[in-house]
Amino acid sequence: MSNAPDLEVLIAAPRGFCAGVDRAIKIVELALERYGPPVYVRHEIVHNRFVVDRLRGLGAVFVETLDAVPGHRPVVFSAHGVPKAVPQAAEARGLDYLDATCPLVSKVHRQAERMIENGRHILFIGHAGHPEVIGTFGQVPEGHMTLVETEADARGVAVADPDRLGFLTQTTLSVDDTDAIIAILKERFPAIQGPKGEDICYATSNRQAAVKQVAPQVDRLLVIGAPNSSNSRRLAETAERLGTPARLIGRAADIDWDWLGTPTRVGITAGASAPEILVREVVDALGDRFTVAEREVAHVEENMVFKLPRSLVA
Ligand code: 2E7
Ligand code: F3S
Repeated sequence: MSNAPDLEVLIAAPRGFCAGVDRAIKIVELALERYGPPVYVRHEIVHNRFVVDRLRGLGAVFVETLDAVPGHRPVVFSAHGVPKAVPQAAEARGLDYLDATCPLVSKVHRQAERMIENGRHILFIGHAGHPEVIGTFGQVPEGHMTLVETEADARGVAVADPDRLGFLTQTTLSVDDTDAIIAILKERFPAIQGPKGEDICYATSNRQAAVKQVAPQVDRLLVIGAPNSSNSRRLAETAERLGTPARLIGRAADIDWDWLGTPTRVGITAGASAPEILVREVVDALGDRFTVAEREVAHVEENMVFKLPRSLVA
């Protein structure tokens, strides 16, 4: 008989890889097969060190700008999307490039173009400096899009023509924060046009909904994800708002055992860029200190799959 205290571990579902991440990683793997290493990748393909290190081991070279790609090697654009100027510059240099932008981000890019064609100014709800935001701003000429980050921004933003406005959103935002921001914009600018709801993707909203189910049942929530992963950070935030202390951890070695204490129940989830192997690693680490009984708490089942670029499957 073990003396380790009992611990129930509730594992949220859905969690971890989404269809856009699966596709982006496959694009790098297939590019490595087709071209041989090195294959260059502009920005972390997804925001996860474990994923990036594994691909680096296979011959991927991660760079932040196109300038760092030598003339004769292929380059993959990350899942978060890029400004239009990036593929244009690649073409101008005659580089082979593969676009791993998530199709749900590409859809927002097209919506942005259409709104501008229709003469609307866009209020874009998102987080300053995030690569997805930089990529989406880079779809339209400068001055046609204004960033709205907070409810205060939504209350204060000045617009030239309230009758010619549109809104779009980043795909990995907090569903609740975004709803509140959109409500303010709609009240201030009744003629504003936008997507049905917002552009938050299925994976982001499903993972947040699953956290809402798990959080009230646990003493602590561990969220596996990187500090620069927007969707992962939103998961920890979602739990904290329900009063459940939550921590973002890269992997098991990051668990702060003092903070965890001696709980009865712990929840685990993982951001869209975090591999399942890290979930197992965390469960195993808990098992070293507690007598663990684990069960999954399922919100919905996901079966989304995105097609690969034709150039890689032909
Ligand atoms: C692309 C997009 O890599 P991530 O952690 O990215 P975020 O945007 O959450 O920082 O997760 C996968 C992913 C999510 N959204 C990739 Cl646009
Ligand atoms: Fe795409 Fe959403 Fe994943 S935007 S990359 S499906 S988190």
